[in-house]
Amino acid sequence: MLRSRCGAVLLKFLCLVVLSATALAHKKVTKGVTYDGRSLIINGRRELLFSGSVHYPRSTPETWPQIIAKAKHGGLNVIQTYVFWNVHEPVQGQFNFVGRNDLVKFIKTVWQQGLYVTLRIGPFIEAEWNFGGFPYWLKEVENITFRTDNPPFKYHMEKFTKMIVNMMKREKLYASQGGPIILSQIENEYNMIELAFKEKGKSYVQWAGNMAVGLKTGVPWVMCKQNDAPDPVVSLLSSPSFLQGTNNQRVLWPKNVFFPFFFVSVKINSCNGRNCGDTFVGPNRPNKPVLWTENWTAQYRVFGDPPSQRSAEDLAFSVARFFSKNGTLVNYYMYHGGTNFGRTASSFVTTRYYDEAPLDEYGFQKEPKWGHLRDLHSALRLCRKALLWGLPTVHTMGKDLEALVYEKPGTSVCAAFLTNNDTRVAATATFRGVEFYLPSRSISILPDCKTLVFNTQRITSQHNARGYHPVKESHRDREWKMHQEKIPRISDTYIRSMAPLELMNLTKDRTDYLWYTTSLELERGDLPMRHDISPVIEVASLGHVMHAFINNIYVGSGHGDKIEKSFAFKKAINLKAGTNRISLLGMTVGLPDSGVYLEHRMAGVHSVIIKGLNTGTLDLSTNEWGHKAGVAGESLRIYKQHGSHRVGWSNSKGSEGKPLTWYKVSRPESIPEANRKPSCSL
Ligand SMILES: *[C@@H]1O[C@H](CO)[C@@H](O)[C@H](O)[C@H]1NC(C)=O
Ligand SMILES: *[C@@H]1O[C@H](CO)[C@@H](O)[C@H](O)[C@H]1NC(C)=O
Ligand SMILES: *[C@@H]1O[C@H](CO)[C@@H](O)[C@H](O)[C@H]1NC(C)=O
Ligand SMILES: *[C@@H]1O[C@H](CO)[C@@H](O)[C@H](O)[C@H]1NC(C)=O
Ligand SMILES: CC(=O)N[C@H]1CO[C@H](CO)[C@@H](O)[C@@H]1O
Repeated sequence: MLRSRCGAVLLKFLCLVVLSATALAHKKVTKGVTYDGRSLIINGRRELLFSGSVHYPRSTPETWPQIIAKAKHGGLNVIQTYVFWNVHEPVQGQFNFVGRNDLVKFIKTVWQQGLYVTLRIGPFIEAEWNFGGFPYWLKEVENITFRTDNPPFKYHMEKFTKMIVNMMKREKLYASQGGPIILSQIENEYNMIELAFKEKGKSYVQWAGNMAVGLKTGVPWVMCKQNDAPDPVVSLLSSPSFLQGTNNQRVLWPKNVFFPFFFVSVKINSCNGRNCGDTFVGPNRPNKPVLWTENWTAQYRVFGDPPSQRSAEDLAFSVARFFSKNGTLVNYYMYHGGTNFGRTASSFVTTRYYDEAPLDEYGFQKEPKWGHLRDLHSALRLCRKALLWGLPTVHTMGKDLEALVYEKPGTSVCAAFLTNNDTRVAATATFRGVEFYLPSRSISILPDCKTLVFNTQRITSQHNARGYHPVKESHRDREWKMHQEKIPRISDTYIRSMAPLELMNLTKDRTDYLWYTTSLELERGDLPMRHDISPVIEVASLGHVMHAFINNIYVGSGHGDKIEKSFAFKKAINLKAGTNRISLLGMTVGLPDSGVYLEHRMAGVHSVIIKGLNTGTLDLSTNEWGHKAGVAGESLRIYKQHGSHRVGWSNSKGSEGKPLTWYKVSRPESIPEANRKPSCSL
């Protein structure tokens, strides 16, 4: 279990910087992005950077301005987003950059409010996004192997990366052109799969770095989680342990080179729902460090998982610790998670994404997390001069008590971080002749080395809670109408074979559903004589879900989960003498988004047997099978106003609760005809 969660965790970490030659060569040029031992230097200015991930297709253009405004008000000065290839090029050569997919508009929205952007182009992004961001058609390119030194893959990756970079340049969005983009990313956590590709993995990393740098954006490229970097790329080594409680989290350092800044992503999680009212000191408090590590990954929700928690205090502690140890850039993953609209979530990931982030799914502030981080950011900003120009020293004030002091020699610039690392006991410590009360596991920030302005354990912002109220209209009498999906039989299908076929190969990411149909002839003598004995059907599926129908009657369902997608289904059934029709509706819950050989994943029914017949076990896996992608209501788009006329609807009570029923309701008469829309769900 842990292993596959880790995959997701690591995804958001540390990135290494691939410094483009341009950035190095022209240190004196004011426009663009360079760095030195202390921080990134943007257009000639040193900055402390507070960054938050917000993904444009996970919210709507109407809400972008408010989300960005709240991020800014919360103290952020950078917005980070991935680029989502499969929404931009769903069909090869057909592009979509409108509505939620309007990348340029999103970046300009951020820019208008004066924030910077880091653009993670990937184009592999993982991100709990369908197929990790790859369009399905890429899998069908001849001889392709994703994310390795494979000519067809490199060709398409380069083509898309170039297109995005050129689009950014055309709109003058790179900081080197006066725009907001200060960093871009190529690949994503390649480290995790590099070993599988051996030499070809190494040469691919080399190629990807060079290809990106060759695009001459004038801003640095980063490669997340890469420790054997190509030549212009800085390699990162050891794992300082200053972010306690996050064993999983590796802060990587450069070989030989003094690494200019830390680039860390903090995954957000916190208290959820009703616990928030009182305190964040949750049930899991005593073993927090361990728990933190273990649960770092369980931040986004997958079907079947309970919500996980991360308090505002914990988050503030790790971020304060990070800045007290030379950090100058932090990224919150996610600052606003939003919604996985339509079929965009990856396998078993829920629609609601990082609802526990400082801005919840709808963009509302989650308090006190949002406010506590805002206060932390303003405290850290007060330390800006000391952090960016001062020199750090460490002083021990007692057991588990430490002062980190930044001073600029010859000036009065001074900032101090007083840390109590004891998880249970508060302490009083003397710093420069003054006594300070230090709550357990906390950091106090003194921007002038005298005045306490912030402590990570002391929350001053308001708590809030979110409630739901049904709209009045939904209480009114409404007439529900129903439409029953037809269970197809083999003669209704068009793809035949002598075995059930792999599912994704046939659905091609246009639908989640694939019907598998076959039939079998039985004679009376084949069936068990006793009434209390029934034959049993056993279906083995590679995932993700299956609904079984025998002779048009629903007999049951089976499903896997995020960790183990395959499953077995076993059920006693009624069979009759004569022809018996077996129809199995296989489906995926989003395509996978991580790991090696993404192009070779499989799903769907792969073996079907019937036990308990007088003739013994019957293996139907070698029967003739008919396949049909999609369900009819979906293909006819009966969930739209226009499409709903294509099928008959009834209000007969009888079909309520039957499987595979579409339900439709219209808004009440008081609403003008033109605005009345049916809404349907399966
Ligand atoms: C795909 O690989 C096969 C076997 O190596 C080769 O014969 C064929 O030419 C390749 N196709 C393309 C388009 O490269
Ligand atoms: C922070 O930077 C200083 C040099 O400016 C260095 O001596 C010190 O070791 C660094 N601290 C950490 C935790 O890397
Ligand atoms: C703080 O405490 C944790 C255990 O709770 C320990 O792993 C870590 O090394 C400590 N850090 C410092 C700086 O004392
Ligand atoms: C998917 O379909 C292609 C042909 O369209 C076939 O070559 C390939 O073997 C199929 N893959 C699986 C796993 O069935
Ligand atoms: C130590 C601890 O509390 N671990 C929890 C982490 O989250 C999972 C669910 O995602 C729980 O099952 C564990 O108990």
